[in-house]
Amino acid sequence: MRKIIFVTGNRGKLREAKDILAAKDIEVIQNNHGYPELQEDELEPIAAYGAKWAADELKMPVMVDDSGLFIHALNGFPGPYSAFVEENLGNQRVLKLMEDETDRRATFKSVIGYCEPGGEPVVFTGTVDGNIAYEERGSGGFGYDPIFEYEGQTFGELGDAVKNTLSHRRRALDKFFDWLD
Ligand code: ITT
Repeated sequence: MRKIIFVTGNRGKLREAKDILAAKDIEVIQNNHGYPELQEDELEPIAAYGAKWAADELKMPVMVDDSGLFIHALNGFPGPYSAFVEENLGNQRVLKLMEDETDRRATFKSVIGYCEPGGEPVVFTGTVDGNIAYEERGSGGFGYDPIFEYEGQTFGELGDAVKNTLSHRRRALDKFFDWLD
């Protein structure tokens, strides 16, 4: 069984990556070392820089996942600031910002960065389009899942098993797996 070190402090991401990659016979091992997050509008350079930094620092091949929720009516906010907004404002405040908004479209994006020590990073992007719900629904998943609707149900309502068949993370990890192969 192949092993991959995943540098993340986010337990939801870890659980999903473990489930998705276990089906491909890859064991995911968490590393809590963290990495500096660049301030960029796009997630790709953040994931690339983080993967290279962590691989060189830990002297082993590593994977990182930089992700975010891009709300169309808010010009892509919170996007690269998704972790900060989730921690400091939370889903209710995001719903408040969207109160009078009829354009509910949003895109979830996950960028997997992979790098070997001394090497150059590679990145794999996965996206899924949906809508921002009018209230939190469902107890599955983590983070923004209760307010992100995919075809009428929130990721929180769909639960991990269904979410993992179609999520942004699944799509990014599929590309990563094809490349590894
Ligand atoms: P790392 O240690 O991996 O960096 P993080 O939580 O800081 O973890 P990010 O910087 O990538 O991660 O921030 C992404 C934010 O978006 C964070 O608040 C996540 O909880 C949230 N998020 C990412 N993927 C999600 C998903 O599939 N469902 C719901 N929320 C998600």
